[in-house]
Amino acid sequence: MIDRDVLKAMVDETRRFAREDLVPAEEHVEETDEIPPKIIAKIKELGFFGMTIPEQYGGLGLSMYEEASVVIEIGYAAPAFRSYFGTSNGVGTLGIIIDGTEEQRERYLPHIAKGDLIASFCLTEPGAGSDAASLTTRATRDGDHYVLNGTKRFITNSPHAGLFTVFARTGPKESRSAGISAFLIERDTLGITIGPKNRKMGFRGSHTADVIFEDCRVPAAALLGGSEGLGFKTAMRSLDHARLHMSALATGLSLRLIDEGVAYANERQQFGKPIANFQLIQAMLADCEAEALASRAMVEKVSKMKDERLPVIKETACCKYFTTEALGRIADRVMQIHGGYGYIKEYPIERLYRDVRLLRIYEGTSQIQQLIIAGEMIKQAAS
Ligand code: COS
Repeated sequence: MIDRDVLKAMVDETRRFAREDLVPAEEHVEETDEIPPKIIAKIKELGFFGMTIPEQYGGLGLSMYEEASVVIEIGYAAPAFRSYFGTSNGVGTLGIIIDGTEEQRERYLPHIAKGDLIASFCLTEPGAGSDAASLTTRATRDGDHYVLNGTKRFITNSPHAGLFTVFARTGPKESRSAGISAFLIERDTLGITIGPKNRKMGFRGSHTADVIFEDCRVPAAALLGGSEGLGFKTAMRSLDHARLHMSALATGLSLRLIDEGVAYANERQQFGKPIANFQLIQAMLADCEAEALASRAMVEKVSKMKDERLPVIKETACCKYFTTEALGRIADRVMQIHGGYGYIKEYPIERLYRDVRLLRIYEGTSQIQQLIIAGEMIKQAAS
């Protein structure tokens, strides 16, 4: 844990950065589909690529509560900015921190922390989305090497990545989760092709693509943690952390949308007065505020529980489920408050509405979160 004053200074600086640098750059990113290099340089300077990486490897070593506090602030701006460093400080790196060997940590973490090496997480496949354990990418042992074949889909930051955490089957076809291993594969390894960037509904400036492995030969030392069969649990533990991070992002976006809604309600005149004076508009604003407060409270509570090393699989799924669904409802109400102006590109709500839709889908859909929550409830009741 860092000092309270240090955290406050970091949160204040992030708030300023999001509001003064990122929000004004949003339209440019929307038009060009690129994050300006000046902003990437500032993200590096703030140390965001290494938010979760322990200090001994050059990162900020933030606790979950500290990370969430910073992410709520960065989440105030369009989510593509966070996405650029999100895989390096999240799923692309957490596996190395959680289960990597000391050699693997020393080799990669310092470069990821500096932002010089972008890390990506390759779990999803064309036929394996919610059912991650059904993945078919295969890693075949060949002497002191493994040879990988398969296609990974929707891989965030893959066009920029220098390192991939790749989940592949080392066990028999029917082995499900127990037959999955994780590999750390460097971009310049022969046999890797990055597909064309996906054309998405939102999140302009954040790039996803297929990553295709064709007879991609890696040394046995690339096996994450040095043991076969641990990959699925590494992926699930990484996702537990990332889903809490995502909940903080959803909270930050909720706060932004509420500010957009209040500003518009105060500015827009109908029936001779600002629409903020009408009770039906006030009801929508109040519902947004109550839900955003509930989101923040959940994120803070569960982050503290995680820092205390309490079991949080169920609680994390609750957070991801509630905060992202609440965000969807908030975006919808803010759109409604804007009326026809919400449906054209004059106000940010049209763009943010498209952006926030993804949060209920990626890093585990709302329906998968429901299954995790109920599964844990039933397990706890039986024990
Ligand atoms: N932490 C540690 N271990 C976990 C875990 C977690 N959060 N979740 C599951 N496991 C373990 C289980 O304990 C089980 O271990 P044993 O075999 O030793 O008992 C093993 O992993 C398999 O778990 P389970 O049987 O629950 O796996 P399922 O195939 O039923 O899948 C879901 C579980 C659906 C939850 C999983 O596939 C999932 O999260 N899917 C969504 C994937 C996703 O989020 N994709 C987004 C793209 S990646 S950014």
